[in-house]
Amino acid sequence: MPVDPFLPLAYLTRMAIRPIITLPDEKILRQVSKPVKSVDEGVRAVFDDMLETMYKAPGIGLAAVQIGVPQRLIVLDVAREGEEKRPLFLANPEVIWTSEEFGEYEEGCLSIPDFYEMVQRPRDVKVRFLDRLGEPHEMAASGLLATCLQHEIDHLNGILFIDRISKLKRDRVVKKFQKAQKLGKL
Ligand code: GNR
Ligand code: NI
Repeated sequence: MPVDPFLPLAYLTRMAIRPIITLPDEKILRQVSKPVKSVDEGVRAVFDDMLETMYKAPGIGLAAVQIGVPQRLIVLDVAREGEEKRPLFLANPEVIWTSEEFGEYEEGCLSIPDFYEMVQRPRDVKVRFLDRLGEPHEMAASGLLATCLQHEIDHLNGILFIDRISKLKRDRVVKKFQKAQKLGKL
């Protein structure tokens, strides 16, 4: 029986820390990410790079577009420092319900370093997604997890948390990053 001697590239990949795209690179960050057709080895390789990149940063969530891959993939881990790691992998996530009540959190973003601002969002959400093996799930979330899920799903739609604060503050932070790049400081 003929056997293909070439290994699929995915078998050769190792987890890697990838550079995180930051402002002012809106060309990438504003892209609307595409759903994955199936959760295969290639997708799992991206998931693993995302997780390693997120832990190294460190952050509690990361969308694939933040490492320049415009696919609808998210990793999350809201476990606190010292607690056991509890990574979540979500492919093609969809918000299927939001509470009427809003909550407020001080948000930050690895793509907008050293900037933090209070953001209001629905307090509780239900999300449907495929896990790392492609199995479908529905999950209810509240608190920091609900905030982080919404922040990451926003990334998949090209939305940044600064779009949810005042225009004055948003324009100020975008200008700061544009200027820093011109001065060669990014
Ligand atoms: O690490 C992160 N912390 C955070 C804090 C409050 C609300 C959202 C977040 S997500 C952020 C990582 C990130 O930029 N994900 O896209
Ligand atoms: Ni972010």
